[in-house]
Amino acid sequence: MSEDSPEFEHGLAVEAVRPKLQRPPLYRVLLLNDDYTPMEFVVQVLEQVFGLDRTTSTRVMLEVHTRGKGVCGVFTYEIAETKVAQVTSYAQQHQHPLLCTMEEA
Ligand code: TYC
Repeated sequence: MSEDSPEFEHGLAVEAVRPKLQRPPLYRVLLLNDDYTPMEFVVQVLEQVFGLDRTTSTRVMLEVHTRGKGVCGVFTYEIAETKVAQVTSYAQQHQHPLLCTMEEA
């Protein structure tokens, strides 16, 4: 008998209780402002790592520049962690002090 078709016991159809699925926790990935990373570099990071278009990338970059931090996207834990690592490594390769962090959404 297959996993999810009802079994018959004493003439009654008995179906296994389905386990309740829980949504995974989500994490915001944030960029932090600094005085040295070029604006164009930040826009490129937002396009390349987060897949944002030029207009959205520019808006997020300016939000970070004027307010100190801004959200690049919301992801499950491993994806957020990978994006933070990609931004950090790319910034370090180009010797920019750009900081990227994550927090539970
Ligand atoms: N403040 C930077 C500048 O004036 C630009 C910048 C924006 C840096 C966003 C970091 O996350 C950042 N060149």
